[in-house]
Amino acid sequence: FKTVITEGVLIGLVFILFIGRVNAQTAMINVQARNTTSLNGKWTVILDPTGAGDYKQVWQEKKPQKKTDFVEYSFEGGPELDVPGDFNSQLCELTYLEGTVWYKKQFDYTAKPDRRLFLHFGAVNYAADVYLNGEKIGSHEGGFTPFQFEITGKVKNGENALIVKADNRRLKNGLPGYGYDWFNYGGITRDVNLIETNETFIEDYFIQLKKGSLNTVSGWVKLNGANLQQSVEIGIPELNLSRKATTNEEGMAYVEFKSAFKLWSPENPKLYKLVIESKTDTVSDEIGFRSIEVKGDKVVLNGSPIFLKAVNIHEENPYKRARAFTDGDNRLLLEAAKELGCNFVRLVHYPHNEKMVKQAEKMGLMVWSELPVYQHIQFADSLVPQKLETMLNEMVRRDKNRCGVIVWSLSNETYPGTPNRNEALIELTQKCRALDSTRLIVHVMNTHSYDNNTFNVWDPLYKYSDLIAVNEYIGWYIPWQGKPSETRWNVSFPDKPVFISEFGGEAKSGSAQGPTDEAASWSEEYQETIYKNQVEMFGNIPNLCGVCPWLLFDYRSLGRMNLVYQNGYNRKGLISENGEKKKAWFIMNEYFKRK
Ligand code: GCB
Repeated sequence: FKTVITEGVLIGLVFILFIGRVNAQTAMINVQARNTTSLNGKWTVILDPTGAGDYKQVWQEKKPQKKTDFVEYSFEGGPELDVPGDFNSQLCELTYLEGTVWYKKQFDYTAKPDRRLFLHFGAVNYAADVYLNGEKIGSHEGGFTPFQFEITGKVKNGENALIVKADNRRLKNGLPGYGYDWFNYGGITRDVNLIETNETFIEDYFIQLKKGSLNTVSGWVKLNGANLQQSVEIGIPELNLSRKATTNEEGMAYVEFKSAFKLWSPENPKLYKLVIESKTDTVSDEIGFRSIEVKGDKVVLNGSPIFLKAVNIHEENPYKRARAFTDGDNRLLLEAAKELGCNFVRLVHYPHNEKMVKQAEKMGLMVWSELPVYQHIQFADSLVPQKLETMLNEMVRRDKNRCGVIVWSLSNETYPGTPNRNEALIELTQKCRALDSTRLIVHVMNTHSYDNNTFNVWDPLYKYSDLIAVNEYIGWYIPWQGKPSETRWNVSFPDKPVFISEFGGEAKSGSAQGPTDEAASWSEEYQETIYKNQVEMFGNIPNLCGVCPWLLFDYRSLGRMNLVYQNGYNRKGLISENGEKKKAWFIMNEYFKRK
């Protein structure tokens, strides 16, 4: 009897552990080119700020059997939210929620022989538990990258009920962790799709120019399914180009071919239609070809040095005060970057939506894509290395065919003294390089000291970063120690290009001073002076390859609690949340015109 109990308990435990750990799959790429049925639209929700829904098991959707039965939850009668879209901006009760919302969507399906079905999420912030017809199908952690579940055989003919628990509580060992300077928009923030495929389909591919080459593509195609060994063909009709290859027993085919490509650049953002065809699947994409390298102290695009005229952008539509996700939201942000004079956008501090990256590429904007490895990450926590690796895989997998993306940024403002920080980030750099050797890999640091008007930049991690990416706030967080034109820079890796990834200061738009007043904090004049001084100093920075003001628009950040000037906004924008250009905007615009 005793052994029966023990075995039973053990099996139960293993079962619970297993069920609790069914993680989502890394998603197939290029969803837009697949056979999809959108599950976007209205979803019914239960608001669960105290987290009682887990205990009540709301995904079971129990219904009363007798008149006197009662069940203490129901989706029926609940409010509806739009998917995609953050929940905070949709219902005033949810404005400040960092907690759980249960989402429900019904959909019809008719199973087809030899077809597979996947449920794909563009992103859910931060953690998602997903249930289909009362059964848990898996979980995902991380608010800004796509994931999927295969539901072939789990989906019913007829009506199906999909329930998603979206929980945006902060985790000490999360990515990001507890503290960050942006609004924690929760919910199903990006598209949800059903994707139907053949039994064997093209899951992934990597078609980009080989590092350093202007005419040779080196890449691969990967199949998923039972019929892994097939012939695949890669065609670029405009170039009359077609190459065949055979996939191996793992479903991988490696290809290399040459052509006289018109190269993608900010001036000519040329994309080619590319079609990948196997016996069982076809996927098409629009792909550009360009080379990006660091050569000595220069960043080199298509063989010529380029100055990176960038701006920082958060994924927020300032006018809607909401997470950005529509084509219109994306265009609003990117057009404002173009108008400022940029050829590059730093999309902070997490991977932005896929359409944003595609749109930037089409508009001739180079893209910096970043992991939410921000400031206080618990690198010594036993779960963090796996989370880092999964998120890296998800980010690189999704956008590796976007030639517009020139930088993978793996961290922002982590501290050299944090236990296991260097080890973890060095390992992450190596993993990133193994996934994609064609782009720059960067860590952003603010490890510096400023003495006698000399700015000393150092951090052991810069050894592993292709750029010396520096966030410096001289004139705002750090007062000037002399004339900006005389500020000297002393960089610990003097042979690498230096990129000022952040600088600036806050101003409430319209808070103008009289001409004789000395400019004071929060005024547009004070911010303008910071920019004038910074621009003067840029002339003294050795190997300067680009600058990136913090940031395009004022944006919501609840830690900004000066109620006169901030009122829940970080006011370092060059443009206010109402679209007014501040004086500093014109300084930057002028600088970019000159460069
Ligand atoms: C930084 C951070 C950025 C902040 C900014 C600020 O260094 O990287 O996320 O929002 O400073 O405004 O303080």
